[in-house]
Amino acid sequence: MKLNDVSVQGLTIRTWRAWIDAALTGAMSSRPLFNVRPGRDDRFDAIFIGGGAAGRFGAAYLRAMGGRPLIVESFPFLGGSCPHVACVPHHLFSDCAAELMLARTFAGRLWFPPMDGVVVSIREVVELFRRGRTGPHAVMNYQTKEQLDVEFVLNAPAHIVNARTVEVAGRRFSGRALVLATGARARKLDIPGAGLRGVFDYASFVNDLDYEPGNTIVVVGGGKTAVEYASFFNATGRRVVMVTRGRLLAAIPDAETRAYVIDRLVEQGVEVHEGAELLELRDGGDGRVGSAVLRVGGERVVEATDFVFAAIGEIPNSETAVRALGVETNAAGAILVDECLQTSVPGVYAVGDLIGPPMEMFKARKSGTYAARAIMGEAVSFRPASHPDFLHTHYEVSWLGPGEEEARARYPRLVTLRLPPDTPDGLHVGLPAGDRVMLYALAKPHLSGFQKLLVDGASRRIVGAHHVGYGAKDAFQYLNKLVRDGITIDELGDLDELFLNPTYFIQLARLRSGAKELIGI
Ligand code: FAD
Ligand code: KPC
Repeated sequence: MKLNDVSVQGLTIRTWRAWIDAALTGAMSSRPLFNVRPGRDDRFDAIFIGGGAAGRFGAAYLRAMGGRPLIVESFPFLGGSCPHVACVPHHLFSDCAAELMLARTFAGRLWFPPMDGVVVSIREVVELFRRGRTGPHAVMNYQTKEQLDVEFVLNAPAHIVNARTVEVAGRRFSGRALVLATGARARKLDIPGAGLRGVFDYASFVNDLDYEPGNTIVVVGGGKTAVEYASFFNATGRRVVMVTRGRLLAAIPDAETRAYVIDRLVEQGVEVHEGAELLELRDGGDGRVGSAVLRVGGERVVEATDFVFAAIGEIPNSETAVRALGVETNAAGAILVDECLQTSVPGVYAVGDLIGPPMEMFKARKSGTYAARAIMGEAVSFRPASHPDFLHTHYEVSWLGPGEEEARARYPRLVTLRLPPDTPDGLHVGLPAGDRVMLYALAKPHLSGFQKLLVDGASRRIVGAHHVGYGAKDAFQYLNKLVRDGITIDELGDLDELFLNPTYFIQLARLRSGAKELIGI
């Protein structure tokens, strides 16, 4: 059995990992790997171009329905951006930010060592990630082949021949349908000096970093990725200057929650410039960035830095499909699809980040499965409903539904249940207290988080929820469904809490639900 044909061979997760490591480091001549069953023709129900979250879930679902999918993936592993450059490293960095904030807050007390002047290595964390990431990659390959019974070709790009046929490493495969699942890439800076070494985006940061960033880091952008990476850089002990043209974290719908998040970010030392711009990057003399020229409040400011992180959005990888098939896109380059995920070309579907926002895993995976169902003959309607959302600073921030301002406009009898409670003592109150914030709650109460439940006093329904702390994200996945189904404060207050719980929503609801005319806390 040649290693590049594994169709009848059972590979362990360890074997997969060794192969992926070799392919990624170039230790092995980079050949395509075929997991395509021999003795059958090369015709499939659907060919998925791209084996990220959208393609892998779509193919697995189609197989589960009894169909025959093929995934073609240019990486030597399945799972795509998420485990390689996006969600997984972001969660590692966000974990580090939370740990380091705790260590710095309690430095020299209890068992925490002194942290004065301690600057933690960014490079070591990135290298730890680079070594470790092939573990999850290997699980994806093993699971997809041995447990999900999906055929695939790895380590080779697919070339689109026509709306039914692709060519991979000289071999042609045909399907009843083609599913485009090629994801998105980071938008590059378009300013003088953008090509200097030392300018990173989320992908090049984990793939290419080969030096220890100096003391000042400039982060460009004001969205989730910008703030998540800025928080990590700050927690390592560096000066972080954030530059954003618009408002920071405009995605957080509740103004008070957003203010709490930004106040804590600034309190940790992140320097935030809203309505500002990065104008130019200058060479430090060795082909690497040495300084950044910013426009801040009408002034030109020069920051000495050898590390710039740009998080200014993403561009769908739609160009090849547009050229080969003429599929229609919107102005942002996202492929246009109908509610069956079908593009403007019949029989060609598109899923995941390639079809535009929300660029989140739930949408990537679900759109893949809906396309699979449509291809297998089911009448589907993929219309992403209101979804819960989250991001990290040094904290985890979760939300669903509108913020208080919008909710007040919609529901005149809106009531809020808050922690810390709405009193003149403000944040200097020892609640919320719960998982991961107990030390803060008892010793530094204003750092122990913020939470707010929005209830329509007329219908008694929960209409929004907002949380800053740790460990609540999980609950928001399920709470979203309850809220969508119309759960009332009375029903929420009748649930069985696991106290102390990261959100206090159940017990706060129970405290107030006896009242005919609802009042807030
Ligand atoms: P991808 O995972 O990018 O898959 C596309 C695949 O297509 C790639 O594997 C690529 O190699 C392959 N490909 C491209 N062209 C070809 C070709 N011609 N032939 C063969 N293969 C090809 N979402 C969350 O829900 N939670 C998070 O915590 C989160 N964190 C994130 C952090 C960052 C920094 C970023 C940038 C994004 C994050 N996201 C997160 C979003 C999430 O990563 C994406 O929504 C998701 O990965 C999109 O999946 P996809 O399958 O559409 O694309
Ligand atoms: C951490 C982990 O589960 C791997 S990243 C998910 C890739 S996929 O399951 O294909 O969406």
